[in-house]
Amino acid sequence: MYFRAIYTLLQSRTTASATAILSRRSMACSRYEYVKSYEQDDSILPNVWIVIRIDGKKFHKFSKVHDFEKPNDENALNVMNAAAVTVMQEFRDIVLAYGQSDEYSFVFRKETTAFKRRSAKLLTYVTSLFSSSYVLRWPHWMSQPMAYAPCFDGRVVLYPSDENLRDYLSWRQADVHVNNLYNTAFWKLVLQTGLSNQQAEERLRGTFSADKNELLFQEFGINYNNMPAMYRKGTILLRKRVVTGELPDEKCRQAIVPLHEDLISAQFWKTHSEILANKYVPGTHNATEPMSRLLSEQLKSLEAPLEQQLKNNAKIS
Ligand SMILES: Nc1nc2c(ncn2[C@@H]2O[C@H](COP(=O)(O)OP(=O)(O)OP(=O)(O)O)[C@@H](O)[C@H]2O)c(=O)[nH]1
Ligand SMILES: [Mg+2]
Repeated sequence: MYFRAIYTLLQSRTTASATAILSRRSMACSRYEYVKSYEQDDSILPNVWIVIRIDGKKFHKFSKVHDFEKPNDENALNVMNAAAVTVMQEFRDIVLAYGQSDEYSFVFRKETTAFKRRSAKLLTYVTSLFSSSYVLRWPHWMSQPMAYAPCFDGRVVLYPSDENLRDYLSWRQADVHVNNLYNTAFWKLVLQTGLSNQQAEERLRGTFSADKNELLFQEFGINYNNMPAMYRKGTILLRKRVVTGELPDEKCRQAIVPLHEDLISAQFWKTHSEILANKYVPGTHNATEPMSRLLSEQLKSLEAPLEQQLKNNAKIS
């Protein structure tokens, strides 16, 4: 009799708590779950090039506050490059990245299945990783402390054909040429001949590229074509098997290689044929001295033992 009473009590407690759990669950699942249906499917169509372009917000102010060199600050541009390297290391389906000024474009291979091709996921991961890496890498390149947190907008653009993709990248590289030639002439006039911003602007109004080239050469003895390629062409990042030894297989590691080539030319796409190939396999890059700091530090980090590599990752590029 005594045991039966205890058994009945236990059974009723178990049933009561099970009922409580069930009713809590059903509240969570059935009554409110419908709100999930408001989320929209934003999967990107198959078989298109996915380009994500990020751009710094109000970088005219950010560059002023941080005293960037005019018109090009090598170290500041390398903070952008280093952040983009991190993005490419994380997202291995990015086959090419292209950066200039405060913007970077990331090209995902057509067949990528990353994050089920969900547009918002791809865009927000790339933009937020770029932003956080920009902040993390800053002290490695810049001597002045960061005064406030920068932010970047981002957009997804889809290109159905290889030609569209090439035209997109050519458009961005032509933009560098136009802006950099103008800015170089503008800042020479302001900083070296003492013209005001307005006077320099008036002097350059209505001029063509040839006129600006001539002005730079005649007045400042500058051959524009001899200026650093990074300023004139922007930076192309490609994933490559990097050969550093004398023999082809001597030392070969995969890294993200910065290039400052003319991507408008057909030759670029021939040399780096893996980008548009049906089956993407990183090409080979023969690294010769002097190597860019961006690349040499990646290679050095790959040589270190694994734990050190993880630590280095936080510090380098
Ligand atoms: N001095 C200097 N300025 C730079 C450098 N790179 C980028 N900038 C600045 O960043 C600006 C980038 O241009 P935009 O993206 O069109 O302008 P923004 O001020 O960022 O404006 P939003 O993108 O519309 O927010 C340039 O106009 C420059 O003022 C650099 O190497 N040196
Ligand atoms: Mg901007």
